[in-house]
Amino acid sequence: MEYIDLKQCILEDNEQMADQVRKLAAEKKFFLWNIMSSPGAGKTTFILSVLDRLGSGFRIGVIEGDIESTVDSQKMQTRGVPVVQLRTGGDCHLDAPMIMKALEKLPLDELDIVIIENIGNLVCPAEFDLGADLPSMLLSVPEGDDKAIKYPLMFSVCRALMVTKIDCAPYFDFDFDALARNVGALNSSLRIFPLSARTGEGMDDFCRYLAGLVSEKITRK
Ligand SMILES: Nc1nc2c(ncn2[C@@H]2O[C@H](COP(=O)(O)OP(=O)(O)OP(=O)(O)O)[C@@H](O)[C@H]2O)c(=O)[nH]1
Ligand SMILES: [Mg+2]
Repeated sequence: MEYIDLKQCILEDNEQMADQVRKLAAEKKFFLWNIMSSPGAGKTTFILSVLDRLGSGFRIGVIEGDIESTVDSQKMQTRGVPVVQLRTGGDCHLDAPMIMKALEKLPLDELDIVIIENIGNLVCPAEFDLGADLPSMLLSVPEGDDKAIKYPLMFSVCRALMVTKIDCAPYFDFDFDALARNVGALNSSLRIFPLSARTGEGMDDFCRYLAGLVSEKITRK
């Protein structure tokens, strides 16, 4: 009997393309940042807030991933940044070949940062390495502090965790210590940033962290 593990093949092909993406990002010296979360956690609102803070110091492009629509890319266009909308038509994650296609459409020689807004989903996007310098995720307060226990892979593959909508904390029983404990058991190097894209609380701290990482890479230009 011939046995082909298709999932393994897909992930191996993805890994090869992720290496090509890493090579391109190294050659062109741009910082690739992947943002994942469940639907509605606040990715688009957060990215707009980052653009408002870092858009004058860094040249930023955005890749929007969605199953359908151009809703989020239209919001990015209000900030005057180059945007590529990827429509998957059903796939619930982005993969490295999709990112390579999108990068071909961006003016990479003129960019310091390329932000990827992944498709809202806490499961599949975690399986697909996109070649990003910073794989990261948003967790919003209304989702609860137990998500690291229920979706461990997502929390394991990320380097930064932005806990957003902290302005809603008075209305929810979100336990920040419990989150830190659960996350610490899985991924002790994951940096946690409590913030609100609505009020701006915590945004400057996060942007300082990001600017440090980006400068480290692009000053080697
Ligand atoms: N109170 C509060 N609301 C927020 C915050 N960030 C986002 N929202 C709201 O949350 C809702 C969803 O925000 P989006 O930014 O569209 O979320 P998203 O993760 O991009 O959603 P998808 O792309 O559909 O997965 C909107 O109504 C936002 O105004 C925040 O920090 N505080
Ligand atoms: Mg969005």
